Amino acid sequence: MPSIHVPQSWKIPEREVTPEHVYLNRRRFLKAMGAAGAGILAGRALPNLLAEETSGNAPKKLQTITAARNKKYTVDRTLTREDIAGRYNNFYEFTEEKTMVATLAAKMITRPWLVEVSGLVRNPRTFDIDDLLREFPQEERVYRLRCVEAWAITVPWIGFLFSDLIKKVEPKAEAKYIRMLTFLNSEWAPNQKNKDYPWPYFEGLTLAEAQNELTILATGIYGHELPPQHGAPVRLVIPWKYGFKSIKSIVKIEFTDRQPSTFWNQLAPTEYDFYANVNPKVPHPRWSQATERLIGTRDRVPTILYNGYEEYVAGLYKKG
Ligand SMILES: Nc1nc2c(c(=O)[nH]1)N[C@H]1C(S)=C(S)[C@@H](COP(=O)(O)O)O[C@H]1N2
Ligand SMILES: [Mo]
Repeated sequence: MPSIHVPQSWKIPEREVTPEHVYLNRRRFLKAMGAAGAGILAGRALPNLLAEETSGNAPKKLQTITAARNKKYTVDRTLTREDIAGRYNNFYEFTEEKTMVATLAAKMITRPWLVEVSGLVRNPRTFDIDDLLREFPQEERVYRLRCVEAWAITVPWIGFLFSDLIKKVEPKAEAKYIRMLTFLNSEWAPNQKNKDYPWPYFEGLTLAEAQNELTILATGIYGHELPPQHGAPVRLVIPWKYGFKSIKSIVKIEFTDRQPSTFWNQLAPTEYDFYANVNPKVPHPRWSQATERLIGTRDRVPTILYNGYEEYVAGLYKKG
């Protein structure tokens, strides 16, 4: 691992549980502190950049994807409005400002797009995004997504079973974990120049978690291909874990025999663990996880163990 600067704990998403005006004041405070605050000010050049990149840059038209909804997984929560879910995103490669991700990410080019599947498998293969759409049956799944920062959405993903991809490449007996990587391209994603982070973003799952019936690789949302801010053209969706596990814009999937390290765990091991299963009883070191805010509403609701998916996943974590 290259030596990286580990951000002070105040850098991580505490702002999310902090009223906006307090956060803005803190930001000003850090700016006044100079060097110590330099990390969080990576976004200082943003207003210029934004003006530059939004001029004449119309949002691209999203291709429709036809996929029937799988009714088995419908949840008793109202769908988050598309424009709300699409304007409040975590995609640190672009910016740490959730409401600016969509605009900045519009610059991404997602065709052609290759996903290398390799490591401890009998049939390593590189899939083009169109292979993934053609070879694997796509279906719609309405899932909750719970960010570790205590906000939540409920959205209709379109995608295919991770387990179908796993079958196709035939893991060897030694394969116990899967490691995934996001793209590395600081021409699209300005915050990848920020050396406070160990780019590219990396995540991992046990093989059994990836094979679970809930785990999908999403290619679309709200009836069309993913817009860039949601992790186009293909991202993980694993709904019983905190949102940071659902890695966006995947370029590599690697089968390994050892538990891979993960982006947030490497940055702040005491705050973000490998498993990161949603659990209202285990507070984040800096805030409670007992409730969550449904974005776009004033509602705060109780958080549910495994984000409401216990019946599908509890067996994965039984000891003995
Ligand atoms: N590559 C990458 N993937 C990522 C992130 C990121 O910053 N970079 N953020 C994660 C976090 S913290 C959350 S909550 C979800 C947000 O997904 P959404 O913006 O599509 O709602 O994406 C996850 N995947
Ligand atoms: Mo998150």
